[in-house]
Amino acid sequence: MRCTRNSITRGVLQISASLSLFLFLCMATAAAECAAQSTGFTNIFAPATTPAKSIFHLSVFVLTITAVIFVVVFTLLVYSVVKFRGTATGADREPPQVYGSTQIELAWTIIPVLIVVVLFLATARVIHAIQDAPMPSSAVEVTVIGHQFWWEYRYPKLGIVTANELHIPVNDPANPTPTFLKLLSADTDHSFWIPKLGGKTDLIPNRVNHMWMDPHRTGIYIGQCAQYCGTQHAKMLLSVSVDSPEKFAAWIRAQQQPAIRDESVTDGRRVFETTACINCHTINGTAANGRFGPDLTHLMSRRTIASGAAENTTKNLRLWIQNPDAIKPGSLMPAMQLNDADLDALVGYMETLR
Ligand code: HEC
Ligand SMILES: [Cu+2]
Repeated sequence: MRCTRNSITRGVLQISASLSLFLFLCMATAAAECAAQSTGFTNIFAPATTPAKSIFHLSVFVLTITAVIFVVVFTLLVYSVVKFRGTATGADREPPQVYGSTQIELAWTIIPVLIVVVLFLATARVIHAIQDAPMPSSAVEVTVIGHQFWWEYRYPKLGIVTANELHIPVNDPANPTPTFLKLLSADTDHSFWIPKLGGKTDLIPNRVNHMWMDPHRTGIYIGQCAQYCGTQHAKMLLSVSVDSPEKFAAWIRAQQQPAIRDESVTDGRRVFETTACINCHTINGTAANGRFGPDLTHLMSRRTIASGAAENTTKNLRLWIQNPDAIKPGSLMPAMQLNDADLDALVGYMETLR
């Protein structure tokens, strides 16, 4: 076949169209695969609450419209580049100079304006539905306080204070128990974002923000502080355990207990209570009532320490207390320079805090 200019144009158009389709299919397949995976992954394409679902539907809508615009513009671009490219025969002549077409100008003004209006209305509807949802009296209320570089969770109605691993109940549509969060910051801007559970909301000093979630499935959902807040911003993991009603009730009962008093670790408790630890940490039922660091009353009920930076094991606890910077450089807990015997006793004490 002779390679005419038209056949080249058609070829390029076909290639670009198939390429766009291929990319789109790849994205769709990847999204579907991720969605099928277990709950321990962040994924904006696998919403598990009503607000996250509305945001997901809105983003698919916006992506579809912008994908169509992309394909149309790119196809016209490739077509023009190929069809009107410079040739040896026309090199000494200027191309025909055309000015204005009212019809075309009206079309490319009015159509984009309409598209923007449609996108605006769709977005405004979702924002209203999420932000103005009334809080039912059965809702679980949690105050989230962002700290450099960890999360404090307070359940004011239940008298619980914990850190880094949030527990909330799965929502039963027959008897709704959504969780309403009040977002505060102790120092600088942080951002609370668990993609499967809802949109991103900032925690800003001297301001109260709100969000809510009604998880449809149990599991562990993770996220990450989404606003640069200092050195260890990247080690400020968010972890939410969505529990069955029974498991949630059991967790609450356990958290409401004062700290276990185990006489076999009196030495360790003495080290804790005579060191600066008590100025920064609370252990319910003891003299320790500091609020600068995480509440340690039920430290061992958490899978991780230091906001997900390390697993909660004897080795890591010891390393953390000896030198927090070894796990999280720049963390705001000082190395306390304890000797080995005190350190061991202290870790022994920590491990009784179930
Ligand atoms: C100046 C305040 C301060 C002092 C003193 C202090 N800590 Fe901390 N501690 C913190 C902060 C802040 C964090 C959170 C660090 C992070 O995750 O970025 C923390 C985290 C911890 C954690 C991990 C808790 C969790 O759930 O992630 C443990 C355990 C701990 N401290 C034990 C101790 C012990 C034991 C002492 C005394 C030897 C002590 N701390 C002294 C401020 C302090
Ligand atoms: Cu942060």
